[in-house]
Amino acid sequence: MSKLQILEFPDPRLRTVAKPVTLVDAEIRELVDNMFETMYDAPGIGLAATQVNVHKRIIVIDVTEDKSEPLVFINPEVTVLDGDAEDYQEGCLSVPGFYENVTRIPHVRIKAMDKRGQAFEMEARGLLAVCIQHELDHLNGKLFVDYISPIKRTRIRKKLEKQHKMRA
Ligand code: QAP
Ligand code: CO
Repeated sequence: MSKLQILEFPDPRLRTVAKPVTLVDAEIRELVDNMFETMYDAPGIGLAATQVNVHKRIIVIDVTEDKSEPLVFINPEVTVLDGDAEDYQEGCLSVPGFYENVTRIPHVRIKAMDKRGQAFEMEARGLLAVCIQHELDHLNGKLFVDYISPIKRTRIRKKLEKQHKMRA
């Protein structure tokens, strides 16, 4: 297994719309394993393939504290179920060090393929539901900072760009 490099905002590659996976083969399973390693190492609770510069519709999530529930969603289709919108403080491995409130409906139904290419469906609430929506956004080239005020977004962009320059 190997750790993958995570693209950071405002990298334009994070704006790529990911393509559906046509076949879940050994290469996809290896990517999934590497995505889990990268996410757990960070540590994070969710990672989309877009963030590691692979533009395929794959998400990994584990919202547990003890890494006990790894979830893989390939070609996810999400339906936001009705209910009350709630503010959640979101972060993102591609926007390190910044956390902002985003309003979402924390109740979704998700249909996807698992690691074996088997179709499944589940309902999710709370943090898991929010995380699914956040990661699905990545596959569509969208970031949580797109939902906040342009002033805050610009401030975050400038701070990260400065860090990237220092690193280079
Ligand atoms: C998405 O985000 C999420 O800034 C997953 O310095 C987050 O795993 C959905 C992380 C919150 C819903 C609520 C962020 C790690 C991890 C950072 C993450 C950082 C180190 C973010
Ligand atoms: Co993210």
